[in-house]
Amino acid sequence: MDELEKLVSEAESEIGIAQSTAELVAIETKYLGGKGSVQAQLRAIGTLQKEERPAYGARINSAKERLTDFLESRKADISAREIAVRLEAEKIDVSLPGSPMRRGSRHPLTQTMQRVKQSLIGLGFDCVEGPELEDYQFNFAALNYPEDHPAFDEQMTFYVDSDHLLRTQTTALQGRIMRTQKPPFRIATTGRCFRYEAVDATHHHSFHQVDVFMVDEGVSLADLKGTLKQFASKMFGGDVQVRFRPDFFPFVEPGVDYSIYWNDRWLELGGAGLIHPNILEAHGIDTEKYSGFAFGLGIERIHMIQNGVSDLRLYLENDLRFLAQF
Ligand code: FA5
Repeated sequence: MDELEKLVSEAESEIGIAQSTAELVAIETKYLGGKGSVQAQLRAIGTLQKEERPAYGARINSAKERLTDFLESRKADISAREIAVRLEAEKIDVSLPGSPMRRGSRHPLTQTMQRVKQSLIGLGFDCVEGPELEDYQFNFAALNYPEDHPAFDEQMTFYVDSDHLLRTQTTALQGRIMRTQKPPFRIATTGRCFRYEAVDATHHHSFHQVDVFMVDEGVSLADLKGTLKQFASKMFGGDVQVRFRPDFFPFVEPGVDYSIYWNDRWLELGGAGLIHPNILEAHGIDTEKYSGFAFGLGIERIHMIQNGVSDLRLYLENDLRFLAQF
């Protein structure tokens, strides 16, 4: 067997056992490339007799053709097999259920505050925001607290300096409104309050309140009770009864705490009363002509009652197992 035949048979056996397109490309380069060994045979042509040359050249060309055909047919087989393997590996079952994406939702207290605001807007109140960092003046002094009143101990307070504190009650907004607006007005405010409390299932250092007040001619306890009844009906549904019991807050006279009758029981909601004449007069409001009511309550308490939540610390813990329930 001469050298050309040996080369061709070697190449054929390599092509025959190659397993990948990459191997075939390497074999092609090795034998048929510009610097390949079959090509090198052409160079030997110069050593032959002139008359032998055409026949030798034809042999080389036919050997190249044979190898090229064989290579191309193996390439076609192998690449079809490779594509089949890749398709199998990348197969997607479009009928499989997708992985669920958790939807976010509003915090339960945000939801409750929105419902409170909607109910009060429906009753003709304007919703106004007040600052969380409040002047001592508005949180206490303007609300008729005498300097040494025991309420300062009850509402233990985070003071920032001697004039500023984290508001302990949304009632603090009253003075800001009365300073700038003339009656009649109906205002509601919701927001975060802070007290230096020992935290337990019903008390937190951070909680939320809504405060509502109205000043107009001839406002009486009957207006307060009627408004509370309407508000409670909107929030809790049904024809809710309201009960007053005497209570003391320096900024109302008379002062009451109030409960609603709901689901066969009396539930205490917050404090209320007629705005103390001292407060109205301090803002130049004629108490012969105008009077007002005010009430305030805890937002957490509303949500707890409505949803049977027994520990208000849950609202601040941001545990999704709790939050996702609402
Ligand atoms: C007040 O804060 C008065 N400003 C309410 C008021 C407004 C009375 C207008 C009269 C006229 P009290 O301290 O009771 O009142 O708080 C009202 C409600 O806020 C409570 O019923 C309770 O639901 C909520 N609350 C008070 N302290 C906390 C606390 N530490 N943690 C959670 N909720 C609280």
